[in-house]
Amino acid sequence: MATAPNAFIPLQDISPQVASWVAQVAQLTEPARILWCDGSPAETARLRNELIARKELAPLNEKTFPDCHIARSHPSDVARVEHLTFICTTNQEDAGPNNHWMSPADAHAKMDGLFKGCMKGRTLYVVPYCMGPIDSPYSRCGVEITDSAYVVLNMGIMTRMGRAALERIAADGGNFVRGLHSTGELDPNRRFIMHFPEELSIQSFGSGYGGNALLGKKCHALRIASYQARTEGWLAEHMLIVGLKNPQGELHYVACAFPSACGKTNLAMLIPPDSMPGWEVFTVGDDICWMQPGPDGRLWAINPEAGYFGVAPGTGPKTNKNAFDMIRKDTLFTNVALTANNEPWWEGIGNGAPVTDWLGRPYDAKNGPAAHPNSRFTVSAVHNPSYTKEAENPKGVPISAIVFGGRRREIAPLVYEARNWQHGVLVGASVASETTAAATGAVGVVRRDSMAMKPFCGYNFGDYFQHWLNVGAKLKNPPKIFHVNWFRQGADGKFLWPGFGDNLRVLSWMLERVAGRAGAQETAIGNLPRPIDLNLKGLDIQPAVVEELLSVKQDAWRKEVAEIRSYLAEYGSRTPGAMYSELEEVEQRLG
Ligand code: OXD
Ligand code: MN
Repeated sequence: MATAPNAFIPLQDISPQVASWVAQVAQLTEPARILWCDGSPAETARLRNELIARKELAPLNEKTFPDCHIARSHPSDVARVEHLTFICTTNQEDAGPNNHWMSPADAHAKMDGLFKGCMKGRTLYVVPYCMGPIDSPYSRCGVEITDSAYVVLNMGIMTRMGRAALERIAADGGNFVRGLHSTGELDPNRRFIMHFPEELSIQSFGSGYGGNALLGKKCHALRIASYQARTEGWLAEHMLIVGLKNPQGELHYVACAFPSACGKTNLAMLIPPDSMPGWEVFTVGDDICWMQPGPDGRLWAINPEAGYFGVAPGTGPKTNKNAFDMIRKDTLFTNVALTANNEPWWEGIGNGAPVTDWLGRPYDAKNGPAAHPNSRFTVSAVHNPSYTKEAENPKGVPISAIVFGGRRREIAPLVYEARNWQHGVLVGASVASETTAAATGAVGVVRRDSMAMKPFCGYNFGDYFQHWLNVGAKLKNPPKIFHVNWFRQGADGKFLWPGFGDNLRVLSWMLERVAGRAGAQETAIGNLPRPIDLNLKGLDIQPAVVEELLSVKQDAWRKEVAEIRSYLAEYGSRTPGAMYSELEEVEQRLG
């Protein structure tokens, strides 16, 4: 466990394992200087000033956005690059068809070539970080070596970064995930994000974009951690964690997995509608959740992150007031537009007008959106008005319900409950969603995204489904599992459900199910609320629309079942038999 930071020991003397790895990397990359990061406010200020002097960062309006800055990435470097992201396991089968694979030997040879001398004239920053509360047994540490000060600033917001993390690494016997990053020349043809789960290491070259360059997030906390979690008996998931307290004072924590840019941040910071007085919402996390079976037979969760790397467009006072208020100070914006007052602007912000677009050009509607659709804010979690101290609880929070969801125009109803854990694993494995701007590639195409982990699972999905079954078998009090779809559309293309704060109506039904109080109707795909089981008080919605949202179309579902079967077959003999028996059960119930 970490001790109190001792400011008198030089950082490079704290962990011999870290120091020797830094020396090895320095020999390969040949930096002009090495800077060990302590995570102090003075260090942050210094790095910001350096970036401002180099015109890589600019302060925003001091009065309305104090301590806020804007950065612009290279126009070809604005999203995660799944086609250049590899899992490098000894056996290809272990990475599975859900990942791109390269042999560790080939990947190391390629990356050594790219990293050779790549930091000449640059600074090598050593960034020790802890994913999770510094004193939690569930947390895991890493060190990112990077040549980007922008990455250091982001890591300082997104993780517990600096001296205390390094002390924990030393106390843990020098155990840490090794992440090496260089922005290189930002040449898309020389860009790779390599993961070596068997070595607990990551190498990322040629990108400065968050998901590719902030190695604590997707690379460590999901891809490497999912692999580590499997060997150690826990779960590393792409989930938000939110606490919901009903007017009677009952508090439950819920973990929800939705694919990228499907509203996880909004749900994590939900504001109850006026017609549901007395409810309170507490954000533990908005993107990543690590869960361990606890001694009481429940699942306990921590958020390994300390900040939010959220999508800016669509964030406004009506859609996510908490996020909107949270990003008014001490926030790093990337690829947003600017107003005449030097304030950040994006589509959906609800007021103001852009004068400069995300590329720094005078705004012209002919050029498309003013802010990049995947423009981001990076901000510390403590600035969130719905922040809870429980996010620092080393024991984590107990999870009452797990919710899977996707962005689907049709087929998936507003909500349904899995019959049990095993059926819930099938429901999670079957998640499908329309793609968004968070990754490069076509937007709006439906793809399967099991547990919202398609881009993030560090091993074969067949083994992952089995691991989920194994974890469930160990739980005396497993959470209930649900599926939601906030994005169902009518024939006219309009969304049928208002979403945002009104999603609490659906969550409150789930919590009533957890408490054994709410009604439901059994259907072939699981248990659905009847319209009378949902709290629709104060909501302007036609009964026919509610019927539609809660309908299960037998023909469409038969087709869906057939598609799920061929999807599961992609994982060959690694797919657990239990997945097929659950699917057969659904099929039989469909008649
Ligand atoms: C993210 C993502 O950035 O899922 O959180 O793409
Ligand atoms: Mn995400």
